[in-house]
Amino acid sequence: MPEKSDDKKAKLEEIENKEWLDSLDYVLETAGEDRAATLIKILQIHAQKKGVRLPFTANTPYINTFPVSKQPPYPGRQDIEWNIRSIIRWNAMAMVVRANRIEEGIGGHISTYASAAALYEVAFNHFFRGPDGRSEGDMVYFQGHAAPGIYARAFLEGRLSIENLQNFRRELLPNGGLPSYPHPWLMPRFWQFPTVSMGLSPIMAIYQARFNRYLEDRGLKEPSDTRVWAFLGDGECDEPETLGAITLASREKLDNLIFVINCNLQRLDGPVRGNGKIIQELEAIFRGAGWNVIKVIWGSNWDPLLAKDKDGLLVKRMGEAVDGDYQKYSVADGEYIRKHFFGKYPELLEMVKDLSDEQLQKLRRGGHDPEKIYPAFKAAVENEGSPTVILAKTIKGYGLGEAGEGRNVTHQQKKLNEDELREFRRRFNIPISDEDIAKAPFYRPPDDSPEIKYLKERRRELGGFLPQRKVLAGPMELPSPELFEEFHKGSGGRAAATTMAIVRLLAKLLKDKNVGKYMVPIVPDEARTFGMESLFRQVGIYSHVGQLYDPVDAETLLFYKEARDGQILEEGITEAGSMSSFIAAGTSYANHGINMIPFFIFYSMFGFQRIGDLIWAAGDSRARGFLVGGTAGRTTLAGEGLQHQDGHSHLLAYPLPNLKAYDPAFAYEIAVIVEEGIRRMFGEQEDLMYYITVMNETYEQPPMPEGAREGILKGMYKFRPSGLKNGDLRAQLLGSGTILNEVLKAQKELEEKYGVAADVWSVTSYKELYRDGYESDRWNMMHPSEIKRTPYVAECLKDAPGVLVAASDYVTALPDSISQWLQSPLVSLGTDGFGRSASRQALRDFFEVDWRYITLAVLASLTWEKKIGAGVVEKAIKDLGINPGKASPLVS
Ligand SMILES: Cc1ncc(C[n+]2csc(CCOP(=O)(O)OP(=O)(O)O)c2C)c(N)n1
Ligand SMILES: [Mg+2]
Repeated sequence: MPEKSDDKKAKLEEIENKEWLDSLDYVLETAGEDRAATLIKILQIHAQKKGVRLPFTANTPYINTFPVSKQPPYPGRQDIEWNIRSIIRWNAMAMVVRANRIEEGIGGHISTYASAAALYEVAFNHFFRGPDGRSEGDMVYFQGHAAPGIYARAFLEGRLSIENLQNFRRELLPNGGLPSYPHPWLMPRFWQFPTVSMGLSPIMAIYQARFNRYLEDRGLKEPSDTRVWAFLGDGECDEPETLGAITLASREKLDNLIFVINCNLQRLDGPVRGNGKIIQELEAIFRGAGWNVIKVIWGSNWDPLLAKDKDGLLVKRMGEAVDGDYQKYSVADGEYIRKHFFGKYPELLEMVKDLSDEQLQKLRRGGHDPEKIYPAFKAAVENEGSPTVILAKTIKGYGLGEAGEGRNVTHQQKKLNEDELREFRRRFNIPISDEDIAKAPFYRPPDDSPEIKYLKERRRELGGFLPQRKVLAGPMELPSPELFEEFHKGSGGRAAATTMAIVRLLAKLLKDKNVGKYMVPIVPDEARTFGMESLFRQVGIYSHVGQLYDPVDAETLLFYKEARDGQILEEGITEAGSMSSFIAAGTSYANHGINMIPFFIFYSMFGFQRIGDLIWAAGDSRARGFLVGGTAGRTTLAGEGLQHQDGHSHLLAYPLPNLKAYDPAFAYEIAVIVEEGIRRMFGEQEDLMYYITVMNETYEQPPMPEGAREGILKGMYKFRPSGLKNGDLRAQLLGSGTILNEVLKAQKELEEKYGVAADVWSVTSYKELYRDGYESDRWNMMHPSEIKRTPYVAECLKDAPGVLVAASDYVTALPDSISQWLQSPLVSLGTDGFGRSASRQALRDFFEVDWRYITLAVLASLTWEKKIGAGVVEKAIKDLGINPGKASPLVS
């Protein structure tokens, strides 16, 4: 009878299992964990030698990393902490509910913080160090949508008023309000890090932790035990930036970095992994990447059940149920949980037979249980040699009950009715009266209450309140002016590209006695592209471990030198990582009290369009520094084609409020812009960033014309007036970047062949001109009786007669953006359309931006003004070799 023999086999296997487990227990008891681990390893090798194929898994069972036996006693007053947490929960919820009552649709989130409250509060009461203690304090990236909870805590701490809370999401009220999410731009003394664009905070946190080490390794800062904490959502882990840089953290052994991922199993629309298990998925990823992974899955009331689970059946069942099931259990009653979770195995039903349905329903998740959270955080801060991630299982909307706990709609829940408010009050024991409850009033216990005293005492003990943003650095000593003089003189007949000029300027700045050591060159594997390899040797490439190998080019002058005090951040091929380094360095004046000057040099095409959101976050962070877009210009970068030729980064730079963008043509322009940038950002301490494009076409760099400085900075100045005097045919030509050379050629052609007197202007920044024009218009509109302001561009061109033509290696929208302030129509030539692999000359023909098209544009404009006949233009088209039937670059 087959059944009988199967039965017998199963029984034998059971005995065998038990014997092996007993042996392991014996080793554990007598020789300890290390010995047990060694034995398992030996067994694994032995099995492999015998041909046993062990399935690979980076996962551990679906239980807490730390068993009860490894749980240190909780150090705080749990009763008081529960009260504090409950009050914060209430106020965070009330903020959102009240805001939406006053202003329908104003938004806000209740359920994110509701699920994360215990995680934050254990950290606030026992782990986060504030900036008033021995160091700059821990750097905490709070999950953006948890902001109401962070505000609610600051309210209890006495740092925010009732009015502040009342005006959540109504910042524009006369006395101000609170922004929806963490924004240093909007609350520069409160929020340190902008975190609400999901995925950016983890990558920024990683590079921040590494930058903290960089400052120490370079001797710019005393070593400290500052930690970087990033609180993330489980849904957020689907953003490529969240996981994209985690191997950097383990490679660099960043044990000053802790991720806390709130695994409430839900995102906005529904489950994160209904059919799978997000905690297990993340565990495998992070373990594979070399992180210390700590799982906090089950609360304390599961402990007795796990203790009874001798044969591992409960753990097996825990591992089988998928996240969709767990979400369902979070809203189901005890009867359902008994039937569907425990009921799968009769042994488990037996195990819980003495527990009531209510008790089953109240079985808690680890992320809501301070007793389980505390050991995880403690282990994280004590861990050495690797970053830690804590995967904490919670319920989204915890405590909202019928109003949304665990429901798919919970992320969007912004309103609670009176019954729901009563239920919330009951569950968290908030002392609010029946008469007041409907109003959802804020509640703050008196200053001498145990709660407020405890909360303040804990923060005092831990070094002050968080978040807090402090600017401790003062004005910096500027580089010596002589440093820039060589560039003002021109290259004296030698041909050089603007890229070479900026690299030379950087090399000189690195040697300057005032700013030298504070410069932070950042490159995403493009140093050789920009001719920067000499800097490898000059200042070294930063590596925490120094250089463990003999470099292949050690014999050469410019060898690849890695050093612990190396200054260059050679990030490899990651513009996002490099930009995160830029943000860390560029906010160092605040977060470390040290002015650092980041100089991030990248392929301009892979800047704004690829990592625009990080640049936006840099602006919000009030980061300061230079973004240098190399190999810029759609036609100046020959050969590289459609994906590399940048003709629009300057347009993408327009919307960034605190970014100045320049498209310089000459070395002296660069010198003036960089000198002024350092003065304003690090001398005057203005929260600005500078974007400068540089190009790789070589030509003689002219000396700086007298009096050009102001115009370079404001966006334009007259570079070369026409040599023709009193001509009847006049033109004003605007040129930028390398295309200015084409404009100069056109000037000559127009004068010599067509008798047109053309003045040439160098336009260094359409964005500056545009913003100045905008401000003038706005002022004039608001002050109708006052003397009108004239935009700078109009002032420049007011006495400049003739037709107007602009040409650049960027899209025509740039010059067009200033045309409203000009006296006559502007013809814009630019590089709209997809690039091509071709020579510079062919590209300039294709995009219609070379000297011939500039000449044609002037002549055509003169016919429209009725200054010359169409026949002249027809002939010119032939003479210039232009094909009027050619396809438009815009769409071809
Ligand atoms: C880049 C980006 N995309 C989309 C959003 C909109 N959004 C805000 S919260 C959210 C869901 C968050 O889910 P999860 O990360 O799991 O956080 P939880 O609220 O569950 O803790 C989404 C899609 C955003 N803020 N940023
Ligand atoms: Mg979630």
